[in-house]
Amino acid sequence: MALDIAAEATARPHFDYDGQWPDTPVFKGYAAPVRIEGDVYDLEVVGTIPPELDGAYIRNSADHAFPPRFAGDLFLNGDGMLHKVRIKDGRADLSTRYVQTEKLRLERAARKALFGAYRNAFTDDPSVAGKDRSTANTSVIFHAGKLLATKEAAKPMLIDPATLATLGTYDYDGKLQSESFTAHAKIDPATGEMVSYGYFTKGVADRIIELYYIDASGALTRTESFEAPYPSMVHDFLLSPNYAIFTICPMTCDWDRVQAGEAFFHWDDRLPTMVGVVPRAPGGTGNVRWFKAPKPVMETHTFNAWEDGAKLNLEHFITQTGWLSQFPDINDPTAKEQPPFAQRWTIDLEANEDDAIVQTRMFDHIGEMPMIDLRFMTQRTRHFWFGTSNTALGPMLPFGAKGPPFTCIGHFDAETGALDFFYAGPDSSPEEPIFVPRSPDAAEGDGWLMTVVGRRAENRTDFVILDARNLSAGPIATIKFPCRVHEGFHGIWIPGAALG
Ligand code: V55
Ligand code: FE
Repeated sequence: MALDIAAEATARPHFDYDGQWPDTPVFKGYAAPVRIEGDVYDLEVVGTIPPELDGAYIRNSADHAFPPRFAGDLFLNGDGMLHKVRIKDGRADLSTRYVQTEKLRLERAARKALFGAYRNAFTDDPSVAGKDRSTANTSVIFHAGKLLATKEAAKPMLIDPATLATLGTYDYDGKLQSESFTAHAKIDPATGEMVSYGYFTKGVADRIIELYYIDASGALTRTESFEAPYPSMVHDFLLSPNYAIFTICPMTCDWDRVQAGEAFFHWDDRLPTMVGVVPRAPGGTGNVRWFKAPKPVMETHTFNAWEDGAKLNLEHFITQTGWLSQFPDINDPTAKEQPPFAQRWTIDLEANEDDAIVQTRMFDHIGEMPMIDLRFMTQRTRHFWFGTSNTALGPMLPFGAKGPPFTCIGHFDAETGALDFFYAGPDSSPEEPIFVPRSPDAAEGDGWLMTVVGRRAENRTDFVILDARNLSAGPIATIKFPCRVHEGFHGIWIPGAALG
């Protein structure tokens, strides 16, 4: 269902707030707002939580705290709600907390939504003009002892990992100046450096991407900027030992359309998909090379990048269309969103920039929400995990707000070419998988794969622990929540030793 704020604004020119939860897939059934903040100690466990497992799974989700100002609101626009599963000594506790954004505080005081459509301040109540619109709802990252809740359209928020309390907006001692910090910052396991970026950094719909280099001690040591070929959603990126790599896709933003109340992004495949290869060395943004993809496609999320001499390999999920369920195709309103497949793009850095990209499908199965053993990021990896469906194992689930929910988690072994699946059961939908190594020096892929699983018929949620290299063996432990938590986006594992 495409957002049509323009039509709504015409129907309700003063943006009158009616306080009703819209009758749309974003607000119904398993996707309905949960809004409960709390703690559940000693969750029921089926099977056995590995006794050596000590740490916390923490993730972010978008859980609208108030009925939106516009019935067509996107699920992307919900308020950041953190979910934590603390695991220790074979036991597990659940905590859920909203990120205390300025938006949430103002709306709670007013007891209604004041902020309007996704990234569109023109649709806000005038009383919140100039206030921080961040929903802080997309991911979390833990670096140099600090937990941050992130949203690409805002500065990060600092979170206490013990309590999930929000400690405030985080700007790296004033060094982060833009109102943009990706939800997909990456920590180089070789150096402990975090590489992050923002887009639309000097103004909305500009072309200026800033790279932020944050050293292992947590200091933002360097900001460098470069220009993208056109303004677009830059949701994820890739990191190799020597490069930060940006796949610019024609999910473009047109300021006139935003002011007119249209969707913030739209798909315009008259624009090319361009890969920008940015050297990580100081001054690297002065030497960006751009490579044009054979046709306009969209990168959704990324697995990994690695180098083999002058060959740069990018592993990511690619769709042949834009994200049309959320952001319309302005040239062909009848176009249907195509599913993502994992592709490896090999760029010969010594070749002519026009024909340098060779694209190969990594495995012949749809997927999204990619995960690797992050200790091996920037090296060539063997193990790939992802959310997917597999009709050989169970039927597709009815469409939700984001399309068809996953029914399975997949594992691709690039050495053997084998695909293996965890099927979550009838009416069950796994979410993004997270890999946790068995020990700090375990071999790549030796460890557990964890995921939240929606038990849709029961209106309840579980957390499942699998053997990462034997998904089809089924859960080692199923940690049962007594309630539903909202579907999420991205999460991490924080080892117990780092939790304090
Ligand atoms: C995404 C998610 C966002 C967003 C932009 O998954 C892109 C893609 C949850 O918020 O604002
Ligand atoms: Fe994402």
